[in-house]
Amino acid sequence: MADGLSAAIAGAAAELLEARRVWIGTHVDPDGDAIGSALGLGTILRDMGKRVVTACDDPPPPETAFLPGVKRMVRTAPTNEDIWSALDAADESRLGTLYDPERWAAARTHVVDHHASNAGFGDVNVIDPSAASTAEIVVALADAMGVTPSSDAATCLLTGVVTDTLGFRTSNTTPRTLECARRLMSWGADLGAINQHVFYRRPMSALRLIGRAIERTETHGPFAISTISRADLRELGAAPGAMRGVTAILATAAEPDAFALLRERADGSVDISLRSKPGVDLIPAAVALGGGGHPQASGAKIDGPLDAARERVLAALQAHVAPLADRQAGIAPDAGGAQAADPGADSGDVSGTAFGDASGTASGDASGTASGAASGAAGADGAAR
Ligand SMILES: [Mn+2]
Repeated sequence: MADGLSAAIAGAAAELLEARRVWIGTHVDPDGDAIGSALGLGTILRDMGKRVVTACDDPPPPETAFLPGVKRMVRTAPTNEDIWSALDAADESRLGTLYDPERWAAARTHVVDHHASNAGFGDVNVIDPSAASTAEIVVALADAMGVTPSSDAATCLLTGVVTDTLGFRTSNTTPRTLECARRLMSWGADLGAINQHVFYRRPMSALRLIGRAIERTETHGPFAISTISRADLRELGAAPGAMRGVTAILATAAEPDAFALLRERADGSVDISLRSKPGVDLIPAAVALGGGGHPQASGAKIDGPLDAARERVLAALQAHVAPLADRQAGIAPDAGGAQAADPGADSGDVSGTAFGDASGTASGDASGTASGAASGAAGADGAAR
């Protein structure tokens, strides 16, 4: 861990230990990590006897409705709390109407986040882009405060880990992520229940929305782009939060190196979700569009109308995103398709990255499956010892 980060964690933890009242805010259009990390930290601090406000400008999404304490999420701006802490918010605009520049500047503020594009808009900035979720960083804060999260807090935090890694499937899932999840489970978090609520409670309207987005997908060389209009949401009766599910499904397509999903908002502006294959950095395109995020998952908000926005996003992808230079023939896209029903196919996708890096096509050819690659690696380890 970088020294600056260790110091920031220690500093934030020391101030939280001292504080009597803490405001915890998270980002608009919240996901499981936003709500899970905010409620997790909130519960930890409440259990220490502090007065805590957990706030968001938008209501929690349905997949977080089971979380202990979710009813304590309020749409309340900070007032006279000792510390104002922004969680999982890549920049101040992500706090929505709860952010006020003058009042923010006059308060003691913390930023706790894992978005690489976060410039650090707090007095103390705990920003760790190597963390797969903000919830992971909250666990580090708990460690630094010397407290063990309750089972309620652990459930909230593990929900953040699970949602941001799509069930430990994303390429930023590290041994530390798994160790964090292991500890959260040892403190009482129920992974099975979390998976049920996060992945198996999709409304039919959301599934129909996925169908529409798939039908409408256009491909332009290595890029794919699709749109969802206000009329679509209205017609299908889908909540705006259903868009995250659409993005996650489109991201499973084998062919595109990167894709964009555009959603027309109620005010006519357009939300852009960008996803890419490992090794394809989206951040320059997201920043060019006025947004930010992670290399493989970024976003931005631009002006409508939808058609003009689509042209602009496509141009940004073409100008700023370098597609994978050589898609190896050894990793045949149709092989992935054939394995789609096998959960192992997902881990195969992830280790596909490693094949592309250094170990090359040989391992891709020799071992189509993750288990093949893993046993190969184990053998090499054994030989080395
Ligand atoms: Mn997050």
